[in-house]
Amino acid sequence: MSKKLRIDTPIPITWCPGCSNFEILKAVKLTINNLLKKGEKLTNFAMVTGIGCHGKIFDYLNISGVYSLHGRPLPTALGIKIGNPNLKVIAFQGDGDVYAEGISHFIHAGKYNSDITLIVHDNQSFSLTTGQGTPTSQKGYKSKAEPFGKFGQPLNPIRLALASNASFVARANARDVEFTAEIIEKAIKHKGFSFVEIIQDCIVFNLDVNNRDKRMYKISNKKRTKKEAMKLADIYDYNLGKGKIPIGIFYSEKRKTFEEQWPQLQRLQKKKINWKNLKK
Ligand SMILES: Cc1ncc(C[n+]2csc(CCOP(=O)(O)OP(=O)(O)O)c2C)c(N)n1
Repeated sequence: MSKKLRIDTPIPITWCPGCSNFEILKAVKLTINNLLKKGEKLTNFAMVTGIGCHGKIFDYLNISGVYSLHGRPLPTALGIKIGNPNLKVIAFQGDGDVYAEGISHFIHAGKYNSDITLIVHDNQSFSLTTGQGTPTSQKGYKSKAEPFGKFGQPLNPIRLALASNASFVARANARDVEFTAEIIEKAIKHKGFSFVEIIQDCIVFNLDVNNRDKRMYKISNKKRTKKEAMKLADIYDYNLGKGKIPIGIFYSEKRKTFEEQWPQLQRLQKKKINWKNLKK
């Protein structure tokens, strides 16, 4: 039996056996354990989740936080960050959660550039509610809700994140746990809004987009202009196709964070205290 870690919880996991949410959970635990080994405290992390299969991760990580509303993890994460800017806040959302109901928060998160990390479990399906199409589902995807297949082009979230001024934009493959953990660690260390889109299979719905490992390739870590990153983003449009799928860090830029622009939050960060300890 594997050793119990501080990040583990005793709650039984109810994801479908074989779901790649298990791999995402593994990658997140690997990252946090790495950071704990480097001296970070578990109590310095806070998490927020949306509602969906992905949201169950809330029960499987021993981190404080808010099991939030569908689509609303990002404003909740921002609220936590304002409450205590010393926390490392991680938001978990599904593609339905963030790119449908939560899309406006996603766009504004890039503009605010609060120092939070967003991890998206993108299985191109509203899986918990039995497989309706989400904004990233491929054209033609048939579900109970759209028996003639989905009309219209899928949203390219990498492109949207770049256009919305997210200061860290990356894509990972859920099945490549080590690489995903590496990217999540870089995202958490990034100062500003960091976005990690994880491509994930759903083994019950939208089977057509599964098993894309062979199409994926790792991009270099070199610094890119936004134009170059956009070009890379266009290589994969979330339709079926046979083309390549780049994974890795598309774009990263140093920019003033939300917290750095508020003197009160700066004081809390500099003194490593929260509002309660702030003397008038
Ligand atoms: C405000 C609100 N709208 C809609 C729902 C219904 N709902 C619950 S889970 C879910 C699907 C979640 O899909 P996704 O975010 O893609 O996550 P997955 O289940 O695929 O991990 C929906 C639509 C809800 N619970 N609350």
